[in-house]
Order: sequence, then C-alpha cells, then structure tokens
Amino acid sequence: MELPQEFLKTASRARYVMVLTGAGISAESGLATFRGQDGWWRNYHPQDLATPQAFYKDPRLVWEWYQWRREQALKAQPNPGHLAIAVMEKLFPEFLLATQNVDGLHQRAGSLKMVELHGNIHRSRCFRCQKPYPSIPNDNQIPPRCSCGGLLRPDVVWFGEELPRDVLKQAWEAASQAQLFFVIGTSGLVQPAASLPLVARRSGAFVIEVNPEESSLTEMADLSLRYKAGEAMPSIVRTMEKARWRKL
Ligand code: BV8
Ligand code: ZN
Repeated sequence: MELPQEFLKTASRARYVMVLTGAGISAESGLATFRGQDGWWRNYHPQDLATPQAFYKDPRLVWEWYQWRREQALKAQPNPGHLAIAVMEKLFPEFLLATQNVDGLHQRAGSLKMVELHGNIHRSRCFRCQKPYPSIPNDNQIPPRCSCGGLLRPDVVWFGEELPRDVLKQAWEAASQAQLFFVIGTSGLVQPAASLPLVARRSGAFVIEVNPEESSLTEMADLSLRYKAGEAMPSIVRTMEKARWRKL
C-alpha cells in the first residue's frame, strides 16, 4: 500500500499518536456493527435499545440483548486490526487509543494505553444505586438484582447519558496534543466521540481514516484509505516502524 510522503514524515517524527476506533474494527472479528444491516436484533435497531428509556420500559429485553452481545464478544477473537494497534502503541513516546466499542477486544489484543469512551459490556452496575459489578453475577433473574434490590444494567454509556468526565477529558487532551490521529472503523455519527478527530485536526494533527466506506469524517481527513482495518493496519504499522527507524 502506497502511503504519501507527508504521512511518512509525520509518522517518523510524531511524539504523540492517537487512535479512535468504532464498531468497524470488530467487524472482522465477526461482531455486528452498530448501523450495519447485521446490527439488528429480534427486529430492534441498536439505537433504540441502547437508551435508559428502553431499559426502563423493558429491562428484560435490553438485558437479553446485552447478554447476546456479551456471548458474541466472548466467542470473538481480536483481529489483525486490533493487534496492529496494540503494536503501534509501543512505537511512540505518547499514545492513546480511545475506543467507542464496548466489546473488550482491544484489551484482549494487548492494548494498554486506552480509554473506553462508552464503557464495557463485560461489567455491570446497579441501575438504582450505581454499585459496580466488575463481572456478571450468575443469578437466574433477568436482569440480575443488586444487593440493594435494584436492577443491574450493563456498565455502558447509553444515548442521552454523559460519558465519564475523566475519560472524556483525557481523550480531549490527547486529541489536542497528537501529531497523528487515526480514525478507524467508525461512521463518525455519535457525539461527542466524533468530535475528537476535529479537535486533533484543529491542533495541527495529520488525520488518517481507515474505512472500506466513506464516513462523515472522510471529508476532514488528510488521508482516507478505503480498506478494512484488518487488511490495512498491519502494513501501515510496519511502514511507520520503518519510517521511524530510518529517521533514527
Ligand atoms: C451525550 C454504548 C449528552 C452502548 C454507544 C452533540 C453533542 C452531544 C450529544 C449529542 C450531540 N448530537 C447528538 C447527541 C446525542 C447522541 C448522539 O451522538 N446521537 C447521534 C446518533 C446523532 N450522543 C449521546 O447521547 C452521547 N451522550 O453526549 O450526552 C449529555 C450531556 C450532558 C448531560 C447528559 C447528556 C452518548 C453516546 C454514546 C452512546 N453509546 N455505545 C452500546 O454499545 O450498546 S454509541 C454506539 O455507536 C457504539 O459505541 C458505536 O461504537 C458507536 C458509534 O458507532 P460506530 O462505532 O461508528 O459504528 P457504526 O456501525 O455507525 O459504523 C461502523 C463503521 O465501520 C462504518 O463506517 C463502516 O463502514 C465501518 N467498517 C465496517 N467494516 C469495517 C469498517 N471499518 C474498518 N474495517 C472494517 N472491516
Ligand atoms: Zn443497588
């Protein structure tokens, strides 16, 4: 894959690199994306289930959707796209991966310098008292109950809920310091995550997108590669490694 000189020069000199991923990076692991046709479940669209209102209205249905997604995520394996990002983190003095995904595949691929903007489906918390449950209790109620009697919910950020302030602050600061910003596998529709590449660009970063289709961030990217993450990322990371050695 031919990469422009400007990208190679930036990669060889960059001190701080940031990556934003979305559901597309888990597609090659067999997990449905949020807005793709495969995202529907029992005729429901994810957007209609990932809300506090949906849980309030039918906690059993929403819990079962997350249970199904948890099982899919546990059966899935990190793909070469996840693994390449885990390698990339070691190439730069400063690095941050901000993922919108809740499937835990980046952690399983070995990524350490990362934040989960939208939480993680393998953790729960009490809908009433917020008590955290790092793993899913195997009581046979659906949804399980907290010790206070409240219902458990997945520890994710639903539409209309605020992202964890500390996580958003860390991601915002990283975006404003990055010289190189990757946007991988996201349609760029969900805020405030989709604003991170704009913050980076405004601070002078080179923005590179990897997505087999155009997204709402394509126009603002300096370089947009029409490839699947699992196909493109391993060779992009190898090319960056060589560019950094050459300079060194
Ligand atoms: C909030 C967790 C405010 C749950 C998710 C402006 C400012 C602030 C808020 C808003 C705003 N405008 C609108 C809002 C409200 C809303 C929003 O953004 N709505 C959109 C839809 C218009 N935002 C919120 O509600 C956020 N909250 O800001 O609250 C607030 C302030 C104060 C006080 C109270 C409240 C919370 C948003 C978080 C929602 N939770 N997930 C769960 O997962 O169940 S978001 C959900 O969408 C997933 O996390 C998903 O990752 C994310 C984004 O979708 P994508 O990842 O992009 O996935 P998608 O399917 O869309 O695209 C996949 C892409 O991959 C495609 O482009 C495809 O081409 C590509 N692809 C496919 N295969 C591959 C590939 N790419 C590479 N390789 C491949 N092989
Ligand atoms: Zn409770």
